Amino acid sequence: MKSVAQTMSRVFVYGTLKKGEPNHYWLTKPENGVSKFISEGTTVTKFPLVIGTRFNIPFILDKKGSGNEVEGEVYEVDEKMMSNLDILEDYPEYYDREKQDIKLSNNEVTSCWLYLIRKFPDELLAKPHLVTYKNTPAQKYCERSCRTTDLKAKDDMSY
Ligand code: PCA
Repeated sequence: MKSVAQTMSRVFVYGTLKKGEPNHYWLTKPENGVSKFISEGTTVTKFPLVIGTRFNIPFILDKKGSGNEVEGEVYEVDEKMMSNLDILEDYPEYYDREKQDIKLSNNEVTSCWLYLIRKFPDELLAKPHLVTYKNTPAQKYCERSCRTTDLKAKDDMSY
């Protein structure tokens, strides 16, 4: 049998892709590829994690050293799943991604992809800096299907 070597990547998720959050299904859908939960984890570097736009979307902002060591989950994914995650996050148009060191529950440090926002207005940085994201009724995440305007509309990042 022909065996195809699969390149596996590690990704750190801190927002709607986490267990129990609105986009977790995307990570577990077999048609999207392979994913395996590795561990809970925390960023080694501090980042601002905020909830922004009128759609209550979680963002890590590219302002290293501000904010907190953000909590999330580490998954190992195949290339197919990685490209499907890129589709969901609209990489590289909306979120960019980069490799960051993540400390696992067993204190091991591993390098993982993390989605983040490079260009953002000051209002976004002024929002509360969270340690953990959780979708709540008070700040309910609005999925794409419930958004009436284009995600990339200019004013979406301003509030
Ligand atoms: N999805 C990605 C980035 C923010 C979001 O909601 C994640 O969970 O890491």
